[in-house]
Amino acid sequence: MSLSRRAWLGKVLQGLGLSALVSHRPVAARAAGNDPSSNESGPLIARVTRPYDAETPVREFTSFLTPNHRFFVRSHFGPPAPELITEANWKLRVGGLTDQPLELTLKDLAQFERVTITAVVQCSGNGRAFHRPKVPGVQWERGAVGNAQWTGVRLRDVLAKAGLRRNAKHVQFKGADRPVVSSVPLFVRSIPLEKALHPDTMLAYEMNGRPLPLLHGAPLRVITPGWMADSCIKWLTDITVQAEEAKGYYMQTAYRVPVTAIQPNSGLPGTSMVPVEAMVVKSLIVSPVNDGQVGLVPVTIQGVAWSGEASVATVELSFDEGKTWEPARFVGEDERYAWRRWQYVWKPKGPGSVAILSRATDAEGQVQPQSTPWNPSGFLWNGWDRVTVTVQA
Ligand SMILES: Nc1nc2c(c(=O)[nH]1)N[C@H]1C(S)=C(S)[C@@H](COP(=O)(O)O)O[C@H]1N2
Ligand SMILES: [Mo]
Repeated sequence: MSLSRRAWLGKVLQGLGLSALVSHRPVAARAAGNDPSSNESGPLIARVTRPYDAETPVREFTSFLTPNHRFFVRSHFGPPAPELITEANWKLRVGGLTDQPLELTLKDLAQFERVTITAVVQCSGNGRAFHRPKVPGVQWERGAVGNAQWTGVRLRDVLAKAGLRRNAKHVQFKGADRPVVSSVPLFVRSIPLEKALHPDTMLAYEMNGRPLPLLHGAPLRVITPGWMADSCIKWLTDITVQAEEAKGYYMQTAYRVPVTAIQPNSGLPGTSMVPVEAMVVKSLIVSPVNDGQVGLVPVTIQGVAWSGEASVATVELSFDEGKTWEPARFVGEDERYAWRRWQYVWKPKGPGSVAILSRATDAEGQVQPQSTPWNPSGFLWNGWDRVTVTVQA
């Protein structure tokens, strides 16, 4: 079907309330899609158009893996010029405190052991819109997160080939993306050597079994399972082993949180700020959707929950604003860095509006709080999730 015909049909069906019919596209067409300007990029909620920053509607999270074309998109400057990352032009440079600097093509990377890990990737600013007082930045609500299967090589295998010098302490990453104005600093970040050498930290060239899409970092990105996505550098071109953390705005100023709680907008003198690293325990209610309607019959409430490096131990639901909690049960796959799906069969007591709350607890005893301590950049939101539904008689 031609695009214009599809657009026309879309309008007609939308008018009839049947637009779901046209968003169901053949697999081949979907594979092509990750160009935000194309119809094929899936129904994301755009928060910023330049660069394209968009979140996934939470109702999509009923599947264990989040499809590539429905995976949230975030970057500071947008993807690099496509010619910079063609097979002919792209190379990964590994240098700094190494014995043997390397220049690797994708073919060279194929020489290392191939590994696959399913991991949640979540923006540190996911849920920023819920902080009070409000904080500036992309006003993400609940969907700047997804769970995907990442395939590539272990970062530590690549570092071992280069040979680490004794004073190596941090591993710095740089991608091929560039700010529009050269006075804006590059997105350069580093992770401590311990995380870099963790056997699960990887350089991924596939996402859910397909080559990494351009918007998600083609041809190669960092995946730091259990850590927030700002360590997951896309369009990776340079790995530099260093004695110090990366210099510059995106490491030394941005992506930091206060060590101890601070008063909102109190200024920061004397507050020590540490880099955002591990994810915090969190659950989301996927179905029923917020503002949805249910009948006066048993309703299967579904959701997802994840944490940082610890596994999720329980998910509980409350129907009385958090006074009492009922345990949900886990369903489906149980993999270390993936999210877990959960369900709860709810028997509404009568017609009217009901707020459903969820909270998760992880194996280290971290509990999802009612709300997250305010911080100047609005990071790490993990307050109880909440949907309001109307029970109809
Ligand atoms: N090179 C590069 N990598 C980047 C960024 C960026 O601006 N440039 N943004 C980071 C941030 S803030 C997030 S949340 C994730 C988003 O990954 P996704 O678009 O695949 O969901 O990419 C990270 N990697
Ligand atoms: Mo992010």
